[in-house]
Order: sequence, then C-alpha cells, then structure tokens
Amino acid sequence: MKKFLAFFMSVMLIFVLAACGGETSTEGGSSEGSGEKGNKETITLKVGHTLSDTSHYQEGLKKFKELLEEKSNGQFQVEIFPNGALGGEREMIEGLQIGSVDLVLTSTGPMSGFVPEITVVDLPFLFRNAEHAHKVLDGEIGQNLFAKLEEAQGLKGLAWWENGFRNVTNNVRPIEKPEDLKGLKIRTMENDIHMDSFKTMGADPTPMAFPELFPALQQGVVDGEENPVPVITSSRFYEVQKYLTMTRHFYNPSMLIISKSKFDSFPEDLQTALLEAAKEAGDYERQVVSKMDEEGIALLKEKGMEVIEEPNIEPFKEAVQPVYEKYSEQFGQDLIDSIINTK
Ligand code: EAX
Repeated sequence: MKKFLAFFMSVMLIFVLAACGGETSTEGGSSEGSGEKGNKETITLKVGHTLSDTSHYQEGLKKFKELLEEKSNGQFQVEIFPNGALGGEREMIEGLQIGSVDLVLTSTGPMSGFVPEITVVDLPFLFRNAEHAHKVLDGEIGQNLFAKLEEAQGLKGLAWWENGFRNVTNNVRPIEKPEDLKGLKIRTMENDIHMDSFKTMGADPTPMAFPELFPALQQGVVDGEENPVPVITSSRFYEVQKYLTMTRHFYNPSMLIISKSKFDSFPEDLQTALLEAAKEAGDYERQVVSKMDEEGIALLKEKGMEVIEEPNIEPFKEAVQPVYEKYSEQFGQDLIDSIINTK
C-alpha cells in the first residue's frame, strides 16, 4: 500500500511539473519570470484607447504593433482595444496602476486628477500650430512633464502622440463669437482648465468620460462638445451634431504610457524596442492626424454639418484671459513663457 501511494504521488508530481513547464506566453509581462533577462517568452501587451477602430489612435497603434513586434523579433505581441473597451481614459490610467491594462493611449484630458502640472499644455490658444507643439513636447519641457508623471504616479510616458486642435460643435446655433456659447451645455473632458475656459466664455461645461459622449449628444443630455476634426469624423458626431466652428481653442496632445514597474521588468533590449516603436509610431500618428484634419471638413459638410471654418478668434482669446490669470501662478509664468517662446 505504502509503495503504491509513493508511486502514485510521484506520477502526480510529474504531471503537475509537466503542466507548469508548458506555459510559454504570458500576459503583459508582469507575471513572474516572463520577460526577465534572457527568457525569450512571448509577452502579450494589451493597449487601450477610447476612439473608434477607424481613428487616428487606431492607425497609430497598428503601426506601433507592427514596429514593436518587428523590433522585438516577435517577443512582444500587441493587442489593441479601441472604443473604450477597457474603460474611459481616467479608468484606463487607473488600470495601469493596478495592472489590469498594460499600455494606454490617452489625451492629457484626465491629467487634472493625476499630475495637474501636465495640464499646462491644455491652456487655451497656447500653441501657434502643431509644429510648435511638437517642438515643446519632444523637447526638454515635454520630457520634464513625463518626469513628473513618473515621480507622482509611477507611470512612464513612452512618447507624445497627438489628438489635435479641438473645435466646438453643437445642435442649438452657429457659434461665431463667445457670446453664442451662453447657456449651452458643452461636454468637456474631466479637465479643470477646459471646464474653466468654457465657464469663462459663458457656457455650462459638463465633464464626462468619452464613452458616454455619443449617447449623451443623441439624447440631448448636452447641447454640444469639443473635439479635433479626426475625432468628430471617426466617432460619427455628424450624426448627432449640426454646427461646427473651427475654434482650435485647445491643442490636445496624447501620451502612450505604461507603468514604470512593468517597463523596468523588461530587459534592456525590449525597453529600447518599446521606446523606439512608440516614438516612430507617434511620428506616423501625427501625420495621420494632419491628413484627417485636412480631409475632415469636406467630409463633415458632405454629412450635413454647417461649418464655420474661419471664425474671428480674437474675441475668444480675450474671453479666456482670466484662465491665464488663474493658472499662471500654479504653473509659473516662466514655464508658460518658455512654451510660448519656443521657436
Ligand atoms: O483622447 O475625451 C475626449 O474628448 C478625447 O478626445 C478622447 O478621449 C481621445
């Protein structure tokens, strides 16, 4: 009986060991041993974003997947989750910190709740054009903001991508001057500066996560919203909005971020592959934004939207000056000036 039991136990042990040995691919590189130095297991990275599968974010992430899988000789496998499948931007960032999401492509919108210093880039009419913004973000200022993200939240910014210049849409009336915003319920991101800017212009800002926006517009919970043209087209807002004014009131950068602990768990060659793929795909994504921006207005007109392409911007700029007065102390006038003076 004893001999039989010993034989039975050793057979069971061999089975268990065999079962453990078979698992080569791991989720997100966070579980023990996967991706550690010299171990060539396949690491699957789940990356989430809120926009549609025809959006600039999706195009950029498809390029990122292609480049990263190539640069890591297939050791990294990327799974893309569009349409807020992994939650809104704030939720996904929290998911990074608890390990339920591996990578997030998010705008700076929710940063008020995580690293307020980063929202300096959300000040209205701060950037002259996209090139100006790229210079600032890819330079020392942008890197310092990423350093703050790491320090304050343990999140690593891999690269600055782009959402674009935001414009206002609504269903009530054409907006030609700030007064036309009076009393309109405008959805904003969960961003203090964005909300203050619309409040200062007389609107009634309603912060809301992106996945809730289309139904809210459809049901008239809000009168309008503000987004870059590539978002308005790829999210089909022309089905639920009548008027568009090209105010370009905020430049909206995006960030591809990962948790620092996850990044540090990878060997150096994989860290380099991640950083390179993020940068190269980000440059590609910015070109996609500029193309969709150019082609989008004609498409929106075709879809029946009334578009004011060149509103007089000066009255809007004047109307938001109180926002600069309120935040210049928080960010420091020097930082704001160094952004404005970047050539
Ligand atoms: O970053 O929330 C928004 O309006 C953003 O444009 C969207 O989440 C993409």
